[in-house]
Amino acid sequence: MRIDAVTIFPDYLRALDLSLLGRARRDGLLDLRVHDLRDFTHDRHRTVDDTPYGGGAGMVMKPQPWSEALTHVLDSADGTTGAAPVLVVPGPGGERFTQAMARELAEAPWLAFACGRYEGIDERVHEWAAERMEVRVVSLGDYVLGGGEVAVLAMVEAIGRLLPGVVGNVESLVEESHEGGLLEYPIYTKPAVWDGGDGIERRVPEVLLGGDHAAIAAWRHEQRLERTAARRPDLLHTAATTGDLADLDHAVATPADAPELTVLQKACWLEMVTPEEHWWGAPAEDAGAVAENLSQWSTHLFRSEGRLVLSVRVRRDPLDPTTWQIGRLMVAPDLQHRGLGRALLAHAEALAPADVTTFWLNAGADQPRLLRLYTKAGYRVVGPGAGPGTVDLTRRVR
Ligand code: JDH
Repeated sequence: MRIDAVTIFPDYLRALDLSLLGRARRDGLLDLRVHDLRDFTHDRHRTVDDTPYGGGAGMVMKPQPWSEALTHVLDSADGTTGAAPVLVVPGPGGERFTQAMARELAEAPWLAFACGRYEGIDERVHEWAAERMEVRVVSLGDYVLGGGEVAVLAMVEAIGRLLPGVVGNVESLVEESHEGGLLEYPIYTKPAVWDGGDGIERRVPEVLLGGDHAAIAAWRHEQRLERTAARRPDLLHTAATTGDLADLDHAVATPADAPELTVLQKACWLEMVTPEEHWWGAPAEDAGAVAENLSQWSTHLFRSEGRLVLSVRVRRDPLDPTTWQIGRLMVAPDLQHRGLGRALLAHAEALAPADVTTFWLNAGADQPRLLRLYTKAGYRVVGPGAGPGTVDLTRRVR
């Protein structure tokens, strides 16, 4: 993997030379290039910031050094990288960085990170960059840092250890993907009885000393549930939902489901994953349109403990009955990135009558992650869609 990082503090990122990632770099698994933003200024003081339009505290990063630095990065594309990197811009107002996002980013051949300072970067840089590459504004967590560098250290470490060959012990990564959204169980090493100098003997739990592997697994699972309930109760609902459709309750929607479907659509649908669209919800239908469409389509619902979490609608194309239309594929945001979207698509395809020859769906042209899901499932873009900024995709039934 190739990673470029632009910063006014290149020394801050020297930590990436150390340990695991340092070795990955030496082994040629990770090609990490750090660029000094000030090298792309043209004044004597190497100025990167200026006062904010509209007033307010602090300074804002000027656009010009950023466009030149990012152009320099883009110009360094080679045979291994593809045309452009995915640009990650750390910011306190970004999407939350998660293990799922780390896994997703670890699949890209080329990542670039833009480390801001001060109050952040002139908004026009985001627009400029989005016209040239996929841009993701990402937040490490809900607290305010002084700049993007610490976030980049954390993200590159989390992504780097997922690269094939970087973590020696492949098993530990396989295990992680089966953690199922619960916190880890407590761990112990020798001695079995330890006196911390206070005269109190602390024992390793008895069950771990015997060889009863089933009992050990049950004890560890119990510990994980207890810890999760105590420290991260927010994880429990999500943890209860697997990546398997068979574990959810399935139903075909009736008019009574329209309000709940409207909410799901506003909150989460997979077809508008960009945060901006998510916010103002432009492509989502209002309650009237949802109800109207329930009569035109067969809408399938999946519930987890009563909560509507997935939906998709299907029908024959009114103008060409051999085409099976699949629409409004939705996965609740907290359950995305665990394969449910793909499973739901497969479910929608399996509903097609035997005489169907083509599967059809429609997506926003500027939704690279969604389009990737569809192309991985065998769909090809066949042309612009009816709605502005959308494309139609089809797949021949084999
Ligand atoms: C990048 C500059 C500092 C400080 C404005 C925001 C009130 C904006 N998880 C994370 N926290 N912080 C960052 C991060 C911070 C950054 C930059 C990432 C570039 N800064 C900065 C204050 C503001 N402030 C909070 N509001 C409540 C206004 C930027 C980060 C990540 N990743």
